[in-house]
Amino acid sequence: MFSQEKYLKALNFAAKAHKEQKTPYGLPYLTHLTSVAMEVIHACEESKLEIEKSDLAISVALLHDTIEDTNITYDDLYNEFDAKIAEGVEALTKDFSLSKKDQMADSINRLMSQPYEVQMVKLADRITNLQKPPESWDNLKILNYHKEAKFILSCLKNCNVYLSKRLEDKINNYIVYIN
Ligand SMILES: [Mn+2]
Repeated sequence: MFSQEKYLKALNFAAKAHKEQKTPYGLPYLTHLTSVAMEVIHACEESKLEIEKSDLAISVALLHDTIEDTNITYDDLYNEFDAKIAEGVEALTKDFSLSKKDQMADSINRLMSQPYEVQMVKLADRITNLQKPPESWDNLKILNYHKEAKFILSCLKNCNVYLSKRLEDKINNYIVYIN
């Protein structure tokens, strides 16, 4: 179970923040956010997570790219939502002052001290991003993305058994895109 009202509040906030932003497939960015939220909702229901935990996971899923990709700040999320949501989204945000190579490990490190509900969003995000790679990606980028997905799974697999299994399947199926 989860709160429909909280879902709508986070969805509308994210829609306003991401404005006209598009996914690498040229679709409205909301398709990415609602896909990640859908994976999280499915896992929450399968795991029969209590309502407060589901609400945290789902809100963070809808808001997970706001600090990284829009002008929304930690303080905005703290004021509009709460500390848990703001901290969760911040942990899912890359630190652009680091080298590209170090950004993922740093974010994973920060996620490890977050509740499982926040870690679930990282798995759902990568599940969603393991669809057919965008046309613009070369083989090396696809290969690295696959490798990075395995690293994410190995670090966060304990947060939810359904999402771990689904990510594992997605990783295995992604091999068809590697030349
Ligand atoms: Mn994302």
